[in-house]
Amino acid sequence: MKCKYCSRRGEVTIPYARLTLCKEHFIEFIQRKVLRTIKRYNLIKPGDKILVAVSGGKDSITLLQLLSEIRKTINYDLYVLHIDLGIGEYSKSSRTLVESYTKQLGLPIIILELKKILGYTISEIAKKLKRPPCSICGIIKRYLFNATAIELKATALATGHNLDDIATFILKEFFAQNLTGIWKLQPYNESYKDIVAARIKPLYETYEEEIRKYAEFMKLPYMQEKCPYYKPTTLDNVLKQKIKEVEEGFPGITIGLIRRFIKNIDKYPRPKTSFLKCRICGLASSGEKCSYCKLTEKLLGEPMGYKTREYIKSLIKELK
Ligand code: Q46
Ligand code: ZN
Ligand code: ZN
Repeated sequence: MKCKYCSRRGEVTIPYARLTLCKEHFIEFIQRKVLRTIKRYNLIKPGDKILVAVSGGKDSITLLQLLSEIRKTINYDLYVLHIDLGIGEYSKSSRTLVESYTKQLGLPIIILELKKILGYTISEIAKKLKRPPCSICGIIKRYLFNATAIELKATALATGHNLDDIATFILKEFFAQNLTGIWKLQPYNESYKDIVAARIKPLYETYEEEIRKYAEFMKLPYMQEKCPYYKPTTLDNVLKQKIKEVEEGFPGITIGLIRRFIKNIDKYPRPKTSFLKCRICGLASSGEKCSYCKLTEKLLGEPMGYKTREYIKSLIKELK
């Protein structure tokens, strides 16, 4: 079959859009789609300072490439954040890959090495605290993302969550009937004073499969292997797989869910908009101490939020 827009051979079929496209037109299709998402939800404006979290996986590397490309259309500053979790060869290769690709794009990068900040890697912390690595990792990454965006005075933190991820989270929260949790799953989450940074998801309307094809066509360097702690049997991953199967049978059902969700957003209860400030580090918390300060106190006998913020500040100074 031919490409819909030219005489070249069609290389991708997009069932939900009933389109067959050649490589060049598919690349253009994705770039336009992401730019449209950014404009539709007002995710980035000229003059913004965007911090993009890049693990080295295909979603975040694709996001980085697209955000770098879109700077030709919207004029904003772009900074890269990579967290070196210290998970053996996996972390080493991810870090090297992100560093060299960022350099190739000529962008500034902030690398936070967990071993340097806390003296331990994710695996060591999980062992010491006898907790699953992913739950520790989630708390630490969330904190470091937010703290870095705050210290950098970034307009927003961009993450590589794609359409399949969002649909998965919506269903997961729906099963738990956590309706305020669903409300938070928007492409844009506001900042709150100087304790919560705004977050944006430019790949909100892009299927994971589209990202995979785009990365392949663009020959983007990304980590093929997953983190050794990744488990396909978690609820998130099982749900995501099921959503993909449903999408195959009913093309467009996932993007339909997302569009209707955004249309109906006011029908979901809003979470409370005030946050407490952590007594130790001054960032958002649900109680006296934030989860990062609690976790590091358990680990080291001393809550590390404040010191971590100071360390991030010093790295940012070195950038300038
Ligand atoms: S990096 Fe961290 Fe993931 Fe590895 S330890 Fe688990 S949460 S699987 S996105
Ligand atoms: Zn074409
Ligand atoms: Zn804290």
